[in-house]
Amino acid sequence: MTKLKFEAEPYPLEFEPQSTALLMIDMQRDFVEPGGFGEMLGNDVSLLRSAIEPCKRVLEKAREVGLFIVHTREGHRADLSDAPPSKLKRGNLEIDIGDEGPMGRILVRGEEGHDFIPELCPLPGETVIEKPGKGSFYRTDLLLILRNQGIKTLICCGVTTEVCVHTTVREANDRGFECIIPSDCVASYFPEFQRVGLEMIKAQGGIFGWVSTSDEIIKVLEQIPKETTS
Ligand code: TIU
Repeated sequence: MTKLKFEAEPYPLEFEPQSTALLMIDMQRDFVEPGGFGEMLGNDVSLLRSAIEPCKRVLEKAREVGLFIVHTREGHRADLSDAPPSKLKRGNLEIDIGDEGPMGRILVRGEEGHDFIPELCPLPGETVIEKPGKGSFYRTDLLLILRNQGIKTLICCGVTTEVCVHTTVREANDRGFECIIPSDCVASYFPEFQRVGLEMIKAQGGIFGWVSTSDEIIKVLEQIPKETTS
């Protein structure tokens, strides 16, 4: 088994390429583009767009070296029966989840806004997880799929740092996965939450995981010997 090491905070993380997956969390138009759920919540979506390029570079490298790749999407059935009433009424918004927005019905599966941004669309064969909540493990088959693949290490990218990324990293950590987060591949609508969100992951000896950068992840993935992961 090839063992490699990511330089990271609070200390380097050893991993085996064969048991490492890339998890791309909620890079959907509803969060990243104007007219979606994120903007409806009163946020400036432009801050999130800084993560697109680094995510793209990590995704392309992960594909090249044959890592297992998973994309998640937050959203609901058209009849909203899988959305808790508490989520539907949260925020006293003028336009709610399920209402018509500029990119179709907000956060509803199959609508334009719910789809992945074009820059980070899954390729055929990559795993897509439809999730109703903030966490990627809640009411999905992600755990089953990762266990069946023998995955132990997760490179977690996506949005937003303190909401779906944090919830997912916490869920993964409790299930025994080692998570590494490239800081420039996650983003928040709030610069302060981005900073503190990353601090919280790596504090106390890496209480939830490790923090690194896209450059480091790519540099180390390039060291994977050919045919290791294929
Ligand atoms: N509002 C916010 O920051 N995020 C979400 O609602 N979902 C995700 O983070 N994907």
